[in-house]
Amino acid sequence: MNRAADRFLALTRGVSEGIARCELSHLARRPIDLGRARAEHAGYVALLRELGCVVEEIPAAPDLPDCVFVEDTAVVVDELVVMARPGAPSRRRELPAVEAALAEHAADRPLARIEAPATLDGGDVLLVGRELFVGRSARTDAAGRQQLRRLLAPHGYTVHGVDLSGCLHLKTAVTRIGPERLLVHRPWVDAGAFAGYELLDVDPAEPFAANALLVGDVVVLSDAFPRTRRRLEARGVTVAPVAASELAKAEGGVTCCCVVLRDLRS
Ligand code: CIR
Repeated sequence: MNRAADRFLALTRGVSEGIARCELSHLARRPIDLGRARAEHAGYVALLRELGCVVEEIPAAPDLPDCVFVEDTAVVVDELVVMARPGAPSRRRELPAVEAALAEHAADRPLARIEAPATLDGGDVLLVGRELFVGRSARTDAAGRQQLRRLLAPHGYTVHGVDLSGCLHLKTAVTRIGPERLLVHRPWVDAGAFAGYELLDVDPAEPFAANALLVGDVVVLSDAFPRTRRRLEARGVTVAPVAASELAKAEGGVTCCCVVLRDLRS
């Protein structure tokens, strides 16, 4: 397995005992096996370590059903930490512990917040170089995008709103799998927003495969998507498969379970 040339800090959070009460938008509720979900999550954390991440895990809380999906709580760039303001009110109580962890582990950069009443979920924010694509979803509103734009413009970032439909977050539909390469399920997102980038399509039978996590030059992908894995490997992409089926029932994918910070200073 290739290890990331740089070291990364990955912030994760355990799976809540209350995961059965998770938010659901596009999926029917199915029983989630807590033991299996935790075992899969442990496998995911082990893979991140194998890929060169230092992993800091925030403990789960029984009264925060969705806390494992830590990605939604913050947007982190090299210059700034932005605490999000999740669109689902039940998820806003996840923020204090994440903010405390970021204040400790990303102490080299200032911290800002998306302020009420605006909403923004980290899962709607796709960072590609100095461009941020932000979903027009049910969770992220125009005011949230505008606040993010104002916070990041001074650091040279451009924020683009992107239309999506039929899925929860922008990164359900499209993720970065290389410096200028995106993995996409076009029926869910306006692919025209990504002119200038190379787009690879998931296998049409595996729409949720569009949520892949790039760590260094390795693409972490749920092992539920062998067809898309073969497509990627045929294009020379190194894929690290991981079991993630239980948390998929809670509408979470592989990006959702971590916040990765680049340029870890040791
Ligand atoms: C929610 O609906 O908020 C959670 N059940 C799933 C969040 C998944 N997060 C993500 O896609 N970034």
